[in-house]
Amino acid sequence: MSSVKVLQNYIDGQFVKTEMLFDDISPVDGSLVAHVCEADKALVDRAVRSAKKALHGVWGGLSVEERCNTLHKVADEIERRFDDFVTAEIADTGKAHAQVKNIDIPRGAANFRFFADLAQNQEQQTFEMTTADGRGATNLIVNKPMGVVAVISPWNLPLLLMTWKVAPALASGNTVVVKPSEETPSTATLLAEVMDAVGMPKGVFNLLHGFGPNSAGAYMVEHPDVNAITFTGESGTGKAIMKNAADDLKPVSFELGGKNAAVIFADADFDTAVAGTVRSAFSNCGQVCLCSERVYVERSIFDKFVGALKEKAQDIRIGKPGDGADMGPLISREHREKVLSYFSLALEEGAILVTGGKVPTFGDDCDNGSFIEPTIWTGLSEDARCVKEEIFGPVCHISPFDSEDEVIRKANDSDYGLAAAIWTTDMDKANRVAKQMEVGICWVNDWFLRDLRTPFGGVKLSGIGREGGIHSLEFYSEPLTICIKH
Ligand code: NAD
Ligand code: 6OD
Repeated sequence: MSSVKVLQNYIDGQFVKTEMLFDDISPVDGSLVAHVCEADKALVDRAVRSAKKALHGVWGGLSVEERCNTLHKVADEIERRFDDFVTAEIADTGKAHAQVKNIDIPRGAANFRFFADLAQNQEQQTFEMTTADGRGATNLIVNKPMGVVAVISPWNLPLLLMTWKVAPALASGNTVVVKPSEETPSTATLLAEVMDAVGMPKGVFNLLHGFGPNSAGAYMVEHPDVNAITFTGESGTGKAIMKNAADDLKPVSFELGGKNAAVIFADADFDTAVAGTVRSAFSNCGQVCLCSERVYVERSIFDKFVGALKEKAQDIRIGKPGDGADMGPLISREHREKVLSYFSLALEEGAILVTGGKVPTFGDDCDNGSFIEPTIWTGLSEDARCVKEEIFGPVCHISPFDSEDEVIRKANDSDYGLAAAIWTTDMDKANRVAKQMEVGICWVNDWFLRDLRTPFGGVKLSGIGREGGIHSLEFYSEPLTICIKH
C-alpha cells in the first residue's frame, strides 16, 4: 500500500475523504507530496449548510470574548505544531526555510491573535439625539456577522494569506468555508487539525480542496447560502468570481495582482536601496504580489545601480530549502512555463538581458523541479508587454528617469495599483511622491514592512476594498442601527 499522505476535506467537525483525488507535487524535485481529496458540488453544499447551521448554534451564542479566546487557542496550537507547519509549507512550495520560519508560519499565528484582540477591544458606537418632544433617543450600532464567508486563497503565501482572512471573519462571528489553492493544500489541512484540537465548534471552520472553474472554488462562489466572498489571487480570477457573485449581489473583498514600481532617487542610501530592491524583486522567487517588477532609477546612478543589482542577483543561492538556499523554485512547472514565455517575449520586445534568463541545472533531483534564475532586463519601452503585465517570477526591468514628474507618471501608468517602494534620503520628496502614487501601500526606504492595523489592498486591477485592522472587521460585519426612543 502507498504511504503517501491523503489530505482530506474538513466539514462539520469531521475529516471527509472523497474518491476524486488530485496530486500535490513538490516544486523542488517533482515528487509526490500527497494525494488530495477533491470536493464535488454535493460536498461544497454540505460544507456551506454546516457553516450556516453553526451560525445559529454554539458559535452564534458565544460572546466576543469567548470567541476570541478560542482564536487565541488556535494561535497557541499553531505555535505548538510550528515544525509541522514549517515542514508542510516547505513541502508544497519549496520556499527557503528562513522565510517559512520567520514570516509564513509566525504570521499565521499572529493573524489569529491580532484579530482576536482587535475584535475584543472594538468600541461599540452610540449616538444620542434630541427629539421634538424633548425626550431624546439613543442609536446603538451593533455589528453582526455577515453569515457564511467563502475564503478562497492563493499558493504564494498559503497559510499567511488564508489566516489573514479566516481570523477576522471568525473574530467577527462568521463561519467560514475555506478553499486553499490546489497547489498548496497542506497547511490548510493542518489548520483544520488545529481547529479540531482546540475544540472549535462543529461547522465554524470548513475546509474544501479543489480547483477554480467547474470545481470547489466556483461552486462556493455560486452557492446561494454563501453571504460574502473574500478572495486573494489573480485579477482575471477576481473578474470571473465577481461575475458569478453578481446574481446574488454577494459582497466581495478582493486582493489581486500587481505590477509594482520601485523608484530609486540619486540621493538614496545606495547600498540600502540595492539591498531593498534585491529583496523586493526576488523574495519568494518573485512570487509576492508586492514584488517590484518595474524598477525606475535616476539616470545619474543608473549604470552603477544596474551593476550592483546584477552582482547581488548573481549571489543569490538557488536550491533546496534544506540546503541553506536563499531562493527556492517557482510553484510549479506550469508556472515556470508562463514565466519562461515572458523571458522569450522580453528578448523579442528588445530587452537587454543583464543577468539570468535561464533554468539552472543542478545534476541532481532538483532538475525535476521548477527552479529559475533571478533575471534582470533593461532597454524595454514602457509599453512593452513585459513592463505592463504581471509575470510573478524573480524578474525586474530597470529603466532610467530624469525628473520626479516623469517617474510619477511612469510608475502610475499601469492597469494595476497595489504597491510602490520609494528610495530617497529627502523626506519632503518622499512625502510628495508617495502621496501621488496610485497604489494601496507605498513604502519609503523599505519593502513589505507590515503593521496589521493599517488598511491593505489595491486600486485599479489590484483589488476591491481594504482589509487590515478595523477595515477587516468592517468587511466581515453588517452594522445594525437600533434607534431607541426615550
Ligand atoms: P489564482 O487566481 O489562479 O487562484 C487563487 C485561488 O482562486 C485558488 O484557490 C484557485 O483555485 C481559485 N480559483 C481559480 N479560479 C476560480 C474561480 N473561477 N472561482 C473560484 N475560485 C477560483 O491565483 P494564484 O495563481 O493562486 O496566485 C497568484 C496571484 O495572486 C497573483 O496574481 C498575485 O499577484 C495574486 N496575489 C495577490 C495578493 C494581494 O494581496 N493583492 C496576495 C497574494 C497573491
Ligand atoms: O501581509 C499581508 O497581510 C498580506 N496580505 C500580504 C500579501 C502578500 C502578497 O503576496
